[in-house]
Amino acid sequence: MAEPSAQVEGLVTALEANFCRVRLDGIDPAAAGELLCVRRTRLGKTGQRIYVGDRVRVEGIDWSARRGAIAAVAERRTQLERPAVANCSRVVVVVALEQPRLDPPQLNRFLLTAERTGVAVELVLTKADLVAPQDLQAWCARLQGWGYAPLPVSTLRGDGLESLRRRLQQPGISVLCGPSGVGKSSLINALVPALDLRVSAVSGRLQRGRHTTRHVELFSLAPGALLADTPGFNRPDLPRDPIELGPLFPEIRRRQAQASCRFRNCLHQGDPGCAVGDAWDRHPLYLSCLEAVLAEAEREGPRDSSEPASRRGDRSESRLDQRLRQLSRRRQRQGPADE
Ligand SMILES: Nc1nc2c(ncn2[C@@H]2O[C@H](COP(=O)(O)OP(=O)(O)OP(=O)(O)O)[C@@H](O)[C@H]2O)c(=O)[nH]1
Ligand SMILES: [Mg+2]
Ligand SMILES: [Zn+2]
Repeated sequence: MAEPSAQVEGLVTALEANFCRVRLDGIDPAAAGELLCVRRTRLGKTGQRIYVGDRVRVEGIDWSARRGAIAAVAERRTQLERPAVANCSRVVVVVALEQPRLDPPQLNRFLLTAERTGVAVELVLTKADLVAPQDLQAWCARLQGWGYAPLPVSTLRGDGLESLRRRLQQPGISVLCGPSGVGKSSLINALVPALDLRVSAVSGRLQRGRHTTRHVELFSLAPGALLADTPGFNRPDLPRDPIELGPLFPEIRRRQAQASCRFRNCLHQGDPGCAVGDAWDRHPLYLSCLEAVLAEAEREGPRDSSEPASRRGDRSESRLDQRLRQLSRRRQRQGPADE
């Protein structure tokens, strides 16, 4: 049993203006097991940001006021930047079939962002009640071709909710991410009705969401299984290095497991000896993302060497730069990247 003044460990479940909410290990949250914590200033000085999902050590606990201070943050196993969540074991990409209508380039970018974490990726298609059965069938077949097992759900009719619960109640943190208005908070409400999270109707001709959820927050679904609701956002990030793009596509991974391209740094744009080819549905989306990555890398390139090289990521600029020089000669002229 921990003494009242002992250090304890816990999990950051939410970030608020000046506080982190921390759920302590082994103590019922209702019985003083959840504390509002400030960060120790020396943590602040190292510039280390605290994420929802971080494992932390708490000290200086005032049990009656349920306050404490975060003394240390444990090393992260995984880190998702947008939404900012540490230590997730599963990313659930959530898109609506309608309202807003499923947009393949946008879904593609969400999947790539999810794949970059290196954890399991699930795909959920919401608002199944708004499409005809044959359209739903066609979407599922198409997305299976992308290498996923899409799960259609409807919070209105209850379709798919028990399958989703089964997938998400394994231990670990599952992060729901996707555009605003697709029904992420509605799904969490359907799985854990007691939460009663705020949701709001999409609006306008494009049926856009209204950014109802403002912060990342963790909720319990089953013992050891947590779900993160996140604010919707519309423009997920791509990697900086073009060579990192291909492995984010299950279709490319599968083809390369069978045969390798002649060149180790093949970018699968019709290069000689390419084992990936172009006979797959997402190939045009792959090419347009590749264009976007190349254009971004060129814009950010070391031409302005006065700038610190590593604003993000840990790739060496010089290696990237060499590759860019080779690649820009081969760039295909394509329309503007999606979005
Ligand atoms: N027809 C239908 N509407 C749904 C379904 N699920 C959610 N909605 C509606 O979709 C709208 C948006 O739902 P939210 O849960 O707020 O969406 P969100 O993804 O959390 O949005 P943000 O918090 O803005 O990122 C609400 O009006 C919901 O009632 C569904 O299965 N069918
Ligand atoms: Mg929401
Ligand atoms: Zn290739």
